[in-house]
Amino acid sequence: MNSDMSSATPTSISERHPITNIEALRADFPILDQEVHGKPLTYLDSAASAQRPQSVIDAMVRHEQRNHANIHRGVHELSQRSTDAYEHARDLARAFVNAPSRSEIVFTRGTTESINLVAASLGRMSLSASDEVLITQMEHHSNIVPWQLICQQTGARLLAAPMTQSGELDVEAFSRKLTERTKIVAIGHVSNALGTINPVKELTAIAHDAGAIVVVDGAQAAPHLPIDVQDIDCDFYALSGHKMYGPTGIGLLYGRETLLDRMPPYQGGGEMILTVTIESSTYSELPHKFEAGTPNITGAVGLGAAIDYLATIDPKARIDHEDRLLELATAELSRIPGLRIVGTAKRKAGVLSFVFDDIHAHDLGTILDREGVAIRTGHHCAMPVMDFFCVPATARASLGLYNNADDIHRLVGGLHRALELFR
Ligand code: 7TS
Repeated sequence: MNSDMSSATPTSISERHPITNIEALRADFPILDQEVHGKPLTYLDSAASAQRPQSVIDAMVRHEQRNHANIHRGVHELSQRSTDAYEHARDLARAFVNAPSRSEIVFTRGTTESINLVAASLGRMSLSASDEVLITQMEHHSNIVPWQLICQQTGARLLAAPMTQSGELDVEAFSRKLTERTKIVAIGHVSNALGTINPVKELTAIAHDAGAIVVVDGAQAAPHLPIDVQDIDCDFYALSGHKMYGPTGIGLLYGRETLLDRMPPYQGGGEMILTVTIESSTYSELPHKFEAGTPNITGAVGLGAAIDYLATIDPKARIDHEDRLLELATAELSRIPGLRIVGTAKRKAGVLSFVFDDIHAHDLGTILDREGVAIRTGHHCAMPVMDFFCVPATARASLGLYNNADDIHRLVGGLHRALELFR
């Protein structure tokens, strides 16, 4: 019998020599090795969801096959292993975002739930009718709607800092919108619709000077940039496993301990309590106070494996590779007659949005799909961005570490095919 503790708490593979040959890593992603509509798959939709390496799939299968049981409340061996695996993933997640303490890492369903947690719990605790919440014009709906909901409930006002025509945040205007009424500032680290990298460290410092609490939506930053919540000095940071080569249904919220301690629970149920009577309850210590019910245990194992996988790759080599590809794609697409790139910020990561005046983005997406090229078309859950650029939708190619120059050439070939058909 294999007791398999090694798969419950895998020794970190991050201590190995970091891999610099990114091209070789493509083979780690089995899904990429297939044809779609008779053409080799070109996956350019990683901003929606990145693919998983075999090591993540294996870690999850191993957990399901050998170690699954409910966590935290069992004395039996499988429950212990499952608890160890889940809490080991928390340690990996703490290191991934460089949080000071594992108590500050709350597992959630993903970025959306992380932001809803902060908005509901912190909002309920700290907002009233004379207060304001400041976001930006380039946020994903997940960083807009939760704030609308809590503002409706508390009477607080929601404001958005504007961006420029290149899709950069107007930092001066952002500063001007901060007043003593601003209680919470919520900003995206990287825009999913434009690729813009926001200067979150600088914005956090400005917001803190004004006395606001800072929430960063890191969904699109986590797969591309090193994340250091202590360096940024933000109060909350949210991310999703499936954007960073892990599974869906798992993500995390980093929260500053002094704030998490004071905040009321987001959801009530098992796991998050110490004692319950019919009249009242006392709550578990952090982070369990915010993890009501049975969590996505296998998802956490997969997220841990994704963090381990990323740690095997030299971060500079990865960023250089993705930057080179984005540069190549930008140059190649700029040469296509009638194509307009939406989002031309100086600092971008992983995303190339574009439109043609005479071809609808959905038609482009359909033609590209027939060529085996997977891109996303639509408003990308960032309707205010579409309104700003006066377009109903964009076509968006987004990069993962497994993409290569061939993928870009296939995208360009597919766009030329679309032009032949539509013009
Ligand atoms: N914030 C940003 C910046 C995002 O890009 C997304 C998902 C979310 C929040 C929500 O993440 P979730 O994991 O909770 O769903 N973005 C996209 C996208 O660009 N296309 O599909 C989902």
